[in-house]
Amino acid sequence: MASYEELANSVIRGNAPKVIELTKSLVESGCDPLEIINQGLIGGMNVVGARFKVGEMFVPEVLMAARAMSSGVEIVKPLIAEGDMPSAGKVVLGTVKGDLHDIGKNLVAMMLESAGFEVLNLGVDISPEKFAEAVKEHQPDVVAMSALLTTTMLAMKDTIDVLAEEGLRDKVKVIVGGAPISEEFAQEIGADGYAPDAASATELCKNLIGQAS
Ligand code: B1M
Repeated sequence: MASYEELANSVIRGNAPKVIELTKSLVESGCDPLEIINQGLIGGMNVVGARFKVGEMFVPEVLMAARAMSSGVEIVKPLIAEGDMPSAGKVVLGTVKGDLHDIGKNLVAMMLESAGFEVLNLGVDISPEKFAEAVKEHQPDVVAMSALLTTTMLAMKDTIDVLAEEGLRDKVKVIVGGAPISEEFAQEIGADGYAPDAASATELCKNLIGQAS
């Protein structure tokens, strides 16, 4: 039987066909879809991150690993989002201005959807003005921002400021997350909450919406 370790190694090697084969095999063996994601797919990507950091892997390899990981996530996603749940709330989600990282953000989207939230995934490099427009148009319960770079995390504050300028800040809860973000930073910029990972983001949204109603 395929193992999570083999799957993680295939992500690290950026071998998408193998990732697809192993993910399907794990699904068919009855493995928990969340475990396949956390232990196999994210597990592999975490190693890639560490190797990238010390210069043992380079951008093209990282991109191949990211694509391989996504091809596995695509297989598992429908299994998690399958539950026929009523909407738990509406979330506008995006990666902030200047930042193109979307793997973690898309995981957050997936987890939220699987928990019954309606998610408007705006994409990457989303300016404060675009977030504000989306709030006006869709009237979400929560605005969720992701940033992976220390240079782009300040765009979260800019977005909160623009929401306030446009009179929208009190109408939504704002949550932030991503590798360089911390609880302290979230408080400093006036966000309503911080989540360290995709699963916690779902809990946070549930709690914040519960508080609001
Ligand atoms: Co980039 N990159 N990258 N990169 N990249 C990092 C972030 C970096 C830490 C690598 C390193 O040096 N060790 C570093 C940032 C350093 C810093 O700012 N301190 C870095 C850099 C420097 C760069 C470039 C500047 C490199 C260059 O060009 N010189 C460049 C910037 C481009 C830009 O954005 N303008 C760049 C480019 C890229 C690629 C395009 C090659 C690729 C992105 C592909 C893509 O996303 N489609 C990439 C990748 C893949 C990474 C690493 C290796 C992996 C990121 C990832 O996807 N992790 C990353 C190193 C690392 O993180 N260890 C790195 C897996 C993902 C599941 O985790 O996104 O953290 P993560 O999401 C987690 C949590 O953070 C949380 O939940 C997720 C899991 O549960 N989370 C939230 C995320 N968003 C959330 C929102 C929430 C709540 C939780 O609520 C709203």
